[in-house]
Amino acid sequence: MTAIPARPYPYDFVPGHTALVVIDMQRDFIETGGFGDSLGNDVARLEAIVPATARLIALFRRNRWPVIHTREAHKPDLSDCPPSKIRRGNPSLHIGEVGAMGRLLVMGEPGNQIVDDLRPVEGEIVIDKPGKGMFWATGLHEQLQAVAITHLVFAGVTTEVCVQTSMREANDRGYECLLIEDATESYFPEFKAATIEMIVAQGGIVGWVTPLSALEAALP
Ligand code: C5J
Repeated sequence: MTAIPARPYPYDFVPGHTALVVIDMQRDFIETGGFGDSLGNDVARLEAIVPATARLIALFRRNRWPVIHTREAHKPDLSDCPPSKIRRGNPSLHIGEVGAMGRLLVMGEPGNQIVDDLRPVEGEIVIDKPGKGMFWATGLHEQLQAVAITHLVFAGVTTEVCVQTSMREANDRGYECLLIEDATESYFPEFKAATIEMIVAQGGIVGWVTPLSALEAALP
């Protein structure tokens, strides 16, 4: 076990029981012409964390620790997408409609793939999740339990939506959660900052937060 300097106090990193979760680093959120763009967001903010996220993934791969990738993704017939979700936001294009990278948030479409620099390698778990949280309708909890994972390190987008929802879901299932603050981003900087404060408040009511450099300095 290694104590990682973190807020609100050091995080106990337990090799062999810790997995990295990279949330939704898919083209739909990060590149022009995708779902995030269709909602009027500045996607360049999200692209800026790709190098730090790649370094974080490399650290886990070097140590042969598990890496899990998620994608927000729906079946082609949208049977797993509530109509309320399709309607929400008055976007220029709705979920399932055809954009510059194929059908938005639909499994198998070009826009639904993880960006090239973070592409999963063989043996890594890739979860297609219909909700914001990574445990809803995915079976991930059972997969993690089967390999005795108790600690989760989080990266990805967006901080206050899918990352925070997944982290809270993980917290409720008993995982010890650490968010890497420069490997997560929001379309709204103030929401990222507020989310970090919510996580660490009250003695880490949701978990811990630390920069990538602190993790890199403490681990092999
Ligand atoms: C959103 C996500 N923001 N991955 N999804 O709709 O955070």
